[in-house]
Amino acid sequence: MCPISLVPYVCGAGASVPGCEYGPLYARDHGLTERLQNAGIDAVWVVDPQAHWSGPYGQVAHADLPPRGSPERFEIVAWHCQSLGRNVAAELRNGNRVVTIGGDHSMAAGSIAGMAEAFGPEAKIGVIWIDAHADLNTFESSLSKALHGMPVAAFLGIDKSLAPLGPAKAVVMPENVIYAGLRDVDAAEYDIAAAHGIRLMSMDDLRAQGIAQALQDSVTQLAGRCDHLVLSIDLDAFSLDDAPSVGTPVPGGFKPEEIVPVLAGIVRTHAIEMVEIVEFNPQLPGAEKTYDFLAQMLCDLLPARIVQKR
Ligand SMILES: [Mn+2]
Repeated sequence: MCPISLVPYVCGAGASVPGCEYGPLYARDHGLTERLQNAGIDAVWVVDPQAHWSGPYGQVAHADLPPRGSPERFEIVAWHCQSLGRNVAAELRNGNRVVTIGGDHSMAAGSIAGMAEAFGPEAKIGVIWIDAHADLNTFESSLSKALHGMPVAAFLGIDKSLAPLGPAKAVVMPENVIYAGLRDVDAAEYDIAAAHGIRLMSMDDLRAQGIAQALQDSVTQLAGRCDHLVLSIDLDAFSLDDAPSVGTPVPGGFKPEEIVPVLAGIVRTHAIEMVEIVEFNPQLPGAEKTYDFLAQMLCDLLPARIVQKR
């Protein structure tokens, strides 16, 4: 069993609502590694969240963020994305599985670029994107200019201006992105999806088809045409009763029991090399509940070592 490397992304500059930069520190301070280890999962922080938080783009930069859409704000996100990408690439090259903890969803531009770096230009990467939002805007099309709404356009190579976040070119093919949970998609994102052949399956369609069967079938097909898979989980995909501390909440999310067992089955069946948990904002109400949900989900998703009884 490969050990699991926890990699933090202590940046919330890609979001509109401040606070998810504290996600990894909260998880560390509330004993995430201990909880995983108690569940038989060999997980350690390979980078201490505090290390980046103490640096120039951490606490100091977040105390007085430049406006969204400014080059200065972009630079903060780019620094964190590039750093994350390097850490992810190093861990994957060492044969470890990676769990990234955010931080806002801009991080996926960096982490997936890191995956491509580790496995080389020919590697076919498949992305399972669990989210209320498509995160497919370009810098141009985005109304908010919040970079957490753009990582998919970055790793698909649709918007070259996002390349400083990590992916210098397309590192994922449009047909190799699977969405689950979509309930709030911008008009511009529908146009981008249509232009590039990206399938935006809505939450309503997914529920109508049966979540477990529809998702399992599309992941099986994805695994058939890809060499490496990543599961990127935005906590706003879930019901607000279970994961209330998110910056862009949308009603009607997944109940844990209708999706977590499905995702656990997917992680067990297919060699998912990276799992991301993003958009945990402990400064919003319900932090304790949201953290408990996040930690329990990781316990349910990740492979436990077999404990030998003496
Ligand atoms: Mn997202």
